[in-house]
Amino acid sequence: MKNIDLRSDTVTLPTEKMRKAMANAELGDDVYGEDPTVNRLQTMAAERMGKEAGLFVPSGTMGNLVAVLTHCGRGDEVIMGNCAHTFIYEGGGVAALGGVHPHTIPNQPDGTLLIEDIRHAIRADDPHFPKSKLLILENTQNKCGGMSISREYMLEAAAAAHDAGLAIHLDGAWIFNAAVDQGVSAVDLVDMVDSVTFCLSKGLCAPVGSVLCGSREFIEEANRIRKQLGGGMRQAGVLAAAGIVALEDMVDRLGEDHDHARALAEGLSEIPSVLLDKGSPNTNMVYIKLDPSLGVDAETCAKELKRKGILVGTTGLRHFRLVCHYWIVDEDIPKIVRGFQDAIDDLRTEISGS
Ligand code: TLP
Repeated sequence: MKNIDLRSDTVTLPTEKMRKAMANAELGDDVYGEDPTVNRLQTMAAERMGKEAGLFVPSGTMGNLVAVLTHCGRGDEVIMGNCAHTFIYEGGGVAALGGVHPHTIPNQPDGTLLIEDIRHAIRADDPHFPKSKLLILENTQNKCGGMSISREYMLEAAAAAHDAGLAIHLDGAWIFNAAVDQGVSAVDLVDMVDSVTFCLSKGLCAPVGSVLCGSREFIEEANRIRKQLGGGMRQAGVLAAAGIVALEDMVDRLGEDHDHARALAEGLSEIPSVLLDKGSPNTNMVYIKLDPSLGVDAETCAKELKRKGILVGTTGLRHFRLVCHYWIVDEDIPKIVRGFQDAIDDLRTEISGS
């Protein structure tokens, strides 16, 4: 039985077309800037983001770290949401490796940061304080529910930061999901930021990699920092080739994942003990929780689901995240709903029998 894997869209495998492109990629040494396939991907990525240049990096985490270290020096401060991936899930890299001080403000349920909180967080010029240098935004906002954030909000937040002389980096790991959700081009959501990272290895199915985009001058400096971090790759065109296919073929279909997420949320919310945790999905993520009266925790339920061939991520005591992607097809949706119903019924029987 094939597992239905909803833990993340990072589990997506490269498509046949990607594998062929990887096998046939024209290669060179990218640290010399001589890998034609990497160069092509970087040019394409920069065009898709409306920026002057792009830099291929091994992961979203490295892309964000390189961006922060390019924008900030030791003792500078970066403002970000308390639910930001850069704050919670990147090993504290900006502080550990860059001596950059994270200053968090609350993410709102819709994934945004209040503009007044941004303005208030920016430090006055006073030797007691670190220097506020950078604002990080995240679109879609993963932990708030894969929330897609509008151009209007992005413009307002960018103005708040720029007015005070801060730069803005966008963690756009899922920026194409946001663009597809809103029926706009990714450029519309990123033309106000100074740098943006997006991931090829999530819903776009490439096996490895992200691209950091910004001005030519910014990317030249970012290239130096990537090298410092050990991210200079040699014949990286093998990987970039899959990234090119990802950009060409996999962006326009992301709406299917969003439709699946909505159908899944609808089906699951009909199970009496299952509640939608973050409302109806904007994009490809479904966050749910179990009613406490069920007396079952998420880990136990996830183990039961695994026995039934369904892999899910747990995000709290009774909470789950289910991510739809290319390898989740129409027929899987009723199977997942039935799997949850059966797992809950089995666990309820177990509890009442014990
Ligand atoms: N997100 C992954 C991992 O945390 C496992 C996931 O499944 O949610 N920015 C955002 C908003 C992200 O969610 C992620 C990864 C990254 C950056 C980092 O990307 P990678 O995993 O390529 O370092």
